[in-house]
Amino acid sequence: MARQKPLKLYRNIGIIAHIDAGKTTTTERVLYYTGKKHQIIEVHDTKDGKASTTTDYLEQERKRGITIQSAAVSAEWKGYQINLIDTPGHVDFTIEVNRSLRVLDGAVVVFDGVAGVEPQTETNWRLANQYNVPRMCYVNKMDRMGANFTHCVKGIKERLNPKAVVCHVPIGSHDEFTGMADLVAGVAYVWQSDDKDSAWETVGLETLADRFKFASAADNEWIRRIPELRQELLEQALALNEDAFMEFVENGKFDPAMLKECIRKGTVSGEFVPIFCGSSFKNKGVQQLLDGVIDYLPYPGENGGIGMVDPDGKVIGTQEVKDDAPSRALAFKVINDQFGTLTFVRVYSGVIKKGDTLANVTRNKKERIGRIVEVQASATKDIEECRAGDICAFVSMKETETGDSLSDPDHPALLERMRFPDPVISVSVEPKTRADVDKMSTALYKMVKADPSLRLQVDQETGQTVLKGMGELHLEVTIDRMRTELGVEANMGRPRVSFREAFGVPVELVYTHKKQSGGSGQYAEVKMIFEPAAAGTGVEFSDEVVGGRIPREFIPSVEHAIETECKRGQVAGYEVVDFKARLIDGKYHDVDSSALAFEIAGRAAFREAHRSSKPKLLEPIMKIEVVTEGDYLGTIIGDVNRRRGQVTDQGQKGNQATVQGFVPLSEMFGYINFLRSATSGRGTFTMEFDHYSEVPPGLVQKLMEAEA
Ligand SMILES: Nc1nc2c(ncn2[C@@H]2O[C@H](COP(=O)(O)OP(=O)(O)OP(=O)(O)O)[C@@H](O)[C@H]2O)c(=O)[nH]1
Ligand SMILES: [Mg+2]
Repeated sequence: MARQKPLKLYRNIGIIAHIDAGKTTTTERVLYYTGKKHQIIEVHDTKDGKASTTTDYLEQERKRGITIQSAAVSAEWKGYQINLIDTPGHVDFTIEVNRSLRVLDGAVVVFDGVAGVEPQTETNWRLANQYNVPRMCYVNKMDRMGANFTHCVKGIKERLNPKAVVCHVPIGSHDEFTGMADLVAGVAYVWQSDDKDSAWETVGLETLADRFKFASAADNEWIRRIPELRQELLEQALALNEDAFMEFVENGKFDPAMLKECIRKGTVSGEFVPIFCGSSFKNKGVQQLLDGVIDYLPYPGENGGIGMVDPDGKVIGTQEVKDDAPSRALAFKVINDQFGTLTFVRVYSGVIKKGDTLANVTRNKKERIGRIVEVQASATKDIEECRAGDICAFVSMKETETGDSLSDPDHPALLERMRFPDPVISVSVEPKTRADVDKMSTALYKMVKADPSLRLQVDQETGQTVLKGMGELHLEVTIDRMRTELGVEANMGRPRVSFREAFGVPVELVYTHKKQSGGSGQYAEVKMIFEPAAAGTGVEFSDEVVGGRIPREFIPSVEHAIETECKRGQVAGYEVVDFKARLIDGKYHDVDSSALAFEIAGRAAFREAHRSSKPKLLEPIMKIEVVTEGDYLGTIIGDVNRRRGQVTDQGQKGNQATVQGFVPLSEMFGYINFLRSATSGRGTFTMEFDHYSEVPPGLVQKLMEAEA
């Protein structure tokens, strides 16, 4: 079958934002206005479990009214196929944004018109920078009391990108919000009502000032400034085409199609970020946003191809997005449901047909593609093939995990990977009933496979199963989904901080393992250097033995010993990270040396080296933002200091005060209760993991006692 739709008519986009900005609400409107569904469901009407928005279909999402996992939907708009991924805003589920951005070509960043730029907006914005994803801004909730376009635009320019440009100006705010002035088209859209099917009038920009007199001076000011803002927009956009710019400067003329082309070019290259506005809830601006998506966000490959890397992650080439090339795809999400496993892939090049065999280059395995499906949130539809640019899912894959590269077995290639966040909180997990005992570890294993921001560990000393994740909500939701999706019930212990350990100073040592017990003995000697390495570098083992002083076949045993033994450090039994283990010399015995003897020597060498290296205990430090009324500022700041924290910034958000800073996670449990009582219930806060840092030596013992 030939390609049905040219690549240029595709848009793969993500909707990203801080929690509650209105991503799911906007997605519902997109599905409605593109004719994909006939009824709009509101996020806050799903708690009784009777109704569900298309993308928040999980029981846990409906109950809480928040998005937990990203969901893909597709829709047609003006002949374009828009594949859209609605992502969660809660910081605990940031992996979902991460992996979606990795495979998307563009993003719409949604803002709450009252709150403006919020912490997760900044985090997601940075992620989009990392993956080089062009984006546009949509200032939503202009109908809310306190909606403040000035504050939002200022926040976007100051905290996200100074090159952001207002393309749509709101007409009024709060209950006077009636539409927007489109500075690109040079007209304004004025809605007749809040109804989802309400028509809008298209009127001249010059008519607005006489027609509208708003209660808010700022709203009137935006209308007054329209000619000046339009001039700025035209200059900034047309500057991307020299001829068009000269024509505009000299004769004041421009071609509207050229103007759009310039904005598109700038947006795709990241030089330009268009700002739109609206109220998804009151059904204003969503169709205009869709027009913006097709006008300004890139089609697959327009922003360059996908990087191909060597096993160390170094970029060695680029694969263009086209059908006429070896098949190459990236698996970005795996979900388990009652029908089995669905592996979501983004195809970058070639055509993959049902029945094809692909190479999983990451794992050096072959994988047959039995079924290919198109996914519409919770529903699937079988398709025969998928092509460059497509996002779809393969059914029942056996070997493939999130982040793996799949390709034509004759042309294997590793594609640029995604980065997974570090889990910082852990809980012990126990089966609820006898019936759950056998099933629990398999079920947990499945949950962890589907979510790379979870880790599973069995505590060697206590035999307890420990689940690590991004936050309390993340772990709670995981255990609950295990119940609803896999039918296994478990109890969770108290959440604990995931401490880590590190080497304090480099250590060189020789360790000899010698045992004579009657018959054949055991003998192995290793000489090693352990060096602390930069944060985030993990564990690196290097074999620097020369002249066969240790036979080749025993070296993997030493490496394995280090990899296993580093899971338990000498300070308090936490994993030791970020060090280099160099095996530089050793001795062996023809009869008495064995793989086991070298493994034992490696483990003992590690323990001794770590003990004598002035080892450090590391703790996760969280970046926090507290929003409160100004009266409580002193209390909040004093408390941050008491929690061993550090205030880095103070600001203003509308009429609220904000405090930003860093606080160790171990001091943050129960913070919400403190905040509620300290601010009469009016303060809110967000926190996210920022970095690991050394626990002051004097505090180690106290912290460990508290943990026990
Ligand atoms: N007034 C007003 N409320 C809105 C608007 N858009 C969304 N909301 C409300 O804001 C709340 C959150 O909306 P969602 O669409 O769930 O937000 P989200 O960004 O998907 O949230 P997460 O997925 O949990 O990050 C809901 O109660 C919506 O009805 C809007 O334009 N105006
Ligand atoms: Mg949502």
